[in-house]
Amino acid sequence: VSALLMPTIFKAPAQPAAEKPRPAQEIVQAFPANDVTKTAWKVHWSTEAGPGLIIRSAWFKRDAKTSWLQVLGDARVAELFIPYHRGDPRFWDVEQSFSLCRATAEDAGAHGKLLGDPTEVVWELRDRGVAWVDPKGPRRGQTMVLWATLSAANYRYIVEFGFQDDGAVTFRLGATGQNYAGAEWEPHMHNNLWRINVALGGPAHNSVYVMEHLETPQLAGKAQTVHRPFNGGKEGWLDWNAERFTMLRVVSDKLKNAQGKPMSYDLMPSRMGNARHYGPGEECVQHDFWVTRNRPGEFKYKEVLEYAKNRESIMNTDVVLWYSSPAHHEPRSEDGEIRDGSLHGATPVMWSGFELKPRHVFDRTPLHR
Ligand SMILES: [Cu+2]
Repeated sequence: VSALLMPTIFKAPAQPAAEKPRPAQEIVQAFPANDVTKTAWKVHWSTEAGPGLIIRSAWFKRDAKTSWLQVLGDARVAELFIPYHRGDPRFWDVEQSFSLCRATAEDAGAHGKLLGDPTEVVWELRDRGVAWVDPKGPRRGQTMVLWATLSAANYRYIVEFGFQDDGAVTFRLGATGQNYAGAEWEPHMHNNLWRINVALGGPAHNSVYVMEHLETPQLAGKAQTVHRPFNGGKEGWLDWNAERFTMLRVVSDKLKNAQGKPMSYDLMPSRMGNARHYGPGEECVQHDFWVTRNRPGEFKYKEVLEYAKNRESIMNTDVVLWYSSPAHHEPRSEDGEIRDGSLHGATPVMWSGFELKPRHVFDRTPLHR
C-alpha cells in the first residue's frame, strides 16, 4: 500500500487574502491498491482554521487509459451550527475559526498514515465491503479516506472525505467530544452544513436538476420519476421530501459516455430528519438544499441567502451545492457522568453525511470482470 501513496506538494492557486490556507497538497490513489490499476483518484487538499480539512479539487480516472476527469472543485464543511433546545447557546463553530487537532499514531491506527506538517490529517485505504454481486459472486470495494479532527472547545468534529474505487465520493461529519458544561443533558441539533463545488469536466458547463419519485392516490397504483431544473434553473433553495426521495443531479452539458448519456453526479441524501431553526439570522437552516453559482470568496453558509438573492442561472455554468446533513443529539448516560463537579467520559461519535454518486460516468459497471 505504501508504495502507491505518492503525496507531492504542488503550488496552490492564488486565494483571496482573507482565506490564508496552507499550500494544497496532492495525493494520488490507484484502485485496486494491490493489483493492476482499474481506476484512480487525484486529490488536492489543504487545511485551514474554521473548516479544518478542505478538498481543493479532485479528479477521477474511470480506467487506466483515460485522462483525468475533474469531479470536484472546493468542497468543505462551510458551517457547524449547534442550537440548544432551551434557546441558548447557539454556536456557529466554523465562524469561531477553531484549529485542527494534532493527528497522532492513535488517530492513524494500524493502517493509516499521517499527513501534513504538523500532522493534522489521516490517510486511510479502507475495504468498503461488497461493491456488487453478480452470478459469479461478489466483488469487494476500496475507498481512500482523508480525515481530520476540529478542536472546538469541548467538542471535536471529525471531517471525513472518502474517494471510492467506483467514482463515488462520501462526505461525513462525526460529532464527538464532551457535552457542553452546564448543559450536559440538554438536547441540541448538529447542523452540519456543506459547500460543494461540483466541477464535472471542469468548472463550467454544469447544470443542476432535481429528481423526485412521485406516487399519489391519483396515480392509482402507478409511480413516476420527475426530473426538472433546480428552482426553475435559478439560484435558490429546496426542501427534502421523504415521500419523494428528493435528490440533486449535477449534469455535464458537454460530456457524454459511450452510451451517449450525459455524465452526471447525483447527490444522494441519507438523513435522520430536516432541521429547522427560527432564531434571528438562521434563515439558511430553514431549507435543506441551496444552489448558487461558484463565485470567489462565497464560503459562508450563513450568507447563502445573500449569495442566491439575484436568482442567477445555475444551468450550463459553474455551480455550488449547499447541503445540510443534520444530526439530533439527545444526550445519554453513555456520553459520560458528572463526578466531583465535572464531566467524565466522551460522547461517542455520531455521524451524518451524504454521497456523490457517478451516473453515466462509466459506460458499464465499475470494476466488473
Ligand atoms: Cu452533541
